[in-house]
Amino acid sequence: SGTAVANYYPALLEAHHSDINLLLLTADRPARLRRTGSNQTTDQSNIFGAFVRASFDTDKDLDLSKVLSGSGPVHVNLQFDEPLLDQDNSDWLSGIRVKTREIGKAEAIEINTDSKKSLVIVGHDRAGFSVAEIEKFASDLAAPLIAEDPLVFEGAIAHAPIVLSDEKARVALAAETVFVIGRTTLSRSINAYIQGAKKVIVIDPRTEIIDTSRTSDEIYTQIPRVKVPLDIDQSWHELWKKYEALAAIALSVLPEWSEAELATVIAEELEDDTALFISSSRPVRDFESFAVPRSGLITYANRGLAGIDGNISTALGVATQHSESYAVIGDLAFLHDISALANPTQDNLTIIVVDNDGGGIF
Ligand SMILES: Cc1ncc(C[n+]2csc(CCOP(=O)(O)OP(=O)(O)O)c2C)c(N)n1
Repeated sequence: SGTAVANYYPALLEAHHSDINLLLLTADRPARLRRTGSNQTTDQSNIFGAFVRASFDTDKDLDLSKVLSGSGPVHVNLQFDEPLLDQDNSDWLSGIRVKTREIGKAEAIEINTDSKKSLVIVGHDRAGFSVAEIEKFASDLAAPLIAEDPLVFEGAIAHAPIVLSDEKARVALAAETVFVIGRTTLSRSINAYIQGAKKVIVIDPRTEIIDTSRTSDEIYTQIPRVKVPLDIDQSWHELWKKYEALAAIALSVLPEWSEAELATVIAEELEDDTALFISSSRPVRDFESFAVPRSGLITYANRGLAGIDGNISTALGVATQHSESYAVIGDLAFLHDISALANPTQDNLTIIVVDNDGGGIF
């Protein structure tokens, strides 16, 4: 209770902005002690405000089944009164079940596009959609795909942030319609490209409840089915591949020991089914820019608000769910959460710390 509860805020904000499930259980003193000056007693009942989808303040049994089947964070503040049970061995937590979200089922909605040069750009968390459904969407559109997380999209155009940092390339590669799935938060050049696009269509369920002021030519909350022109421009994909190859040549002359090299080698060497947690800010950008696209990895990053707090903790949590896991964490982010190592560590987690004199991006 007390200030301890406020320590949930970073995780809460990440979960809110990513729209992922998080159940926050806080212990509290009985309500009658609030505002009495009682030790470590504050008002915890609505402490997480609008960032939780539901909040409960109780000293009784609760049926959480309805709220836990939705998405986003839920807070349950549990008041305990003396006498506290000193030998309560009931394992009530293991009875809590969170239903898997049913997201990404394409609505019956179908859109016609007359665009013969479409491009799909996918934000890091894919707005919750699966890789397979996004790949199918891009393939239906005959569109090249750019992914902030190239480690899960084998067919993505590599090094897109580097290619698009050149204004001439942005002009040469101008699409008729750009489909943006999720949020693109990593690369200025990709955002400049999107801003300069003739038509932008956003697909992200969070536009309904979180990013409600997001604007675009069109916005969908689910992946639509698309009807495309019969005479798609076949040279469109080849043009992107040409620029990708030019970027790869430029990158081949980088100094051997560099952050670019680190991201490239890690992306290449990790075995399939390995989990990889990547911290903000440079590490996640390095993978986006330098990694050669592949599939087979299960990637994680706190991209809800890109917090550098709690990153070791996140990686430790990830490791509990995978047999082999790695984390690439900046030195500042590592120091920020170093107390997490006081927890029991995971033998199956290897942390790679990028020692680059922390926070250079600022
Ligand atoms: C809690 C929090 N504080 C500050 C920031 C702003 N911030 C983003 S990246 C960064 C520096 C991270 O440094 P480091 O972990 O060494 O990685 P790199 O310098 O390689 O990006 C900071 C301070 C943040 N995202 N989250």
